[in-house]
Amino acid sequence: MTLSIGILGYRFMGQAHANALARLPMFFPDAPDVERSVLVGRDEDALADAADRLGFARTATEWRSVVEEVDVFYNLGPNHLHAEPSIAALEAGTPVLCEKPLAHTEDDAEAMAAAAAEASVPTACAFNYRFVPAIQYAKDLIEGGEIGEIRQFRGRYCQDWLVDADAPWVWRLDEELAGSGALGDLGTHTIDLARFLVGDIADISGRLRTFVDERPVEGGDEVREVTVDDGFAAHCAFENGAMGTVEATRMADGHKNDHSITVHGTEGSLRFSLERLNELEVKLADDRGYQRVLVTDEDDPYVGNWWPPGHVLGWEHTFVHENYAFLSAVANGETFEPSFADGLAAQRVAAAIEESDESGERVTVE
Ligand code: SOE
Repeated sequence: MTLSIGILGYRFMGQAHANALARLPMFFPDAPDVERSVLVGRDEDALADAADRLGFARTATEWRSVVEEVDVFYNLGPNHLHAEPSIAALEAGTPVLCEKPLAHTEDDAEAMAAAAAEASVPTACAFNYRFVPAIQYAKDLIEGGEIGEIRQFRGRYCQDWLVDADAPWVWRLDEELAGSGALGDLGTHTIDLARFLVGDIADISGRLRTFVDERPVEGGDEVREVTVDDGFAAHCAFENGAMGTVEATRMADGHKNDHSITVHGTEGSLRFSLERLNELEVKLADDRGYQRVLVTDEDDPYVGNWWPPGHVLGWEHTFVHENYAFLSAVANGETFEPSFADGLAAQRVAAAIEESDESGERVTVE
């Protein structure tokens, strides 16, 4: 059985997921057969070029018929377009992968998760960093009790593409289109890893900040207001008694795509950085200091499908792992995580941070 895939969105995430689909047959031979059937977008010329480059059989400028025709629908559009097409797909019984954050508002995320629960088909919220082999190795060590009971989590996601005040306005800087700034775009990744490795967050206190209030629109003299956060910082309590800090920024000069986490337990610590994504630093009880583990052995998660030990992987491989796991769940009628329920959970934490920023109070997460 070949799964026909329809994808809305053909720029950065469209390329990342189309690349992943193209790699599956060569490196994951037990993956379901898939066809890149239809690419959906508004600009017909750009769409035709993208369909050719990304290997899609045809294009469409509207999604309504597509979500009923295909076996799986990928919503890779901007955040404000996540809800309606995804809910329509689910109402048609079509499994959906949606990029993160799940939606641009908590209400939309609630509606999407409710539609997913009703449809009872696999859904995915594309938190791809769960599919880094080193992160899965960290999860295995934690679940095996190797670092004992977790006491603290520390996560930060630092980028620097907005340090220059003259960096042009984009849709990610508009609350109507994106919902939030670094909080939803980067912070939800870190919140998801906190949930994946430590557990659910019980309450949180946070602060948002916009450092540059307006930016030039490319190609003209127009200036547009920035209506989302450039960065945030928060501290939280987990339901299991651990505590943590989560922060993200697009203003960290010198940090290109630095998603870093540290977990401290009663018997040791783990440390990971996306800038060295093949490595996990492990400090166990009897170690004098952190040991650098190169997570590229054949029995490490997913690694055996690629190259011999030490032939390191990259950022794009996390999308191949994520697509393999999701499409295998679709083909086998199994559940998948992170699902829309996980996407909603991350969105609720983000909403609590926004509420705390407004009230100055600690907020219980729904
Ligand atoms: C933002 O620049 C971004 O592309 C995020 O949207 C992605 O989710 C993250 O993985 C990399 O940075």
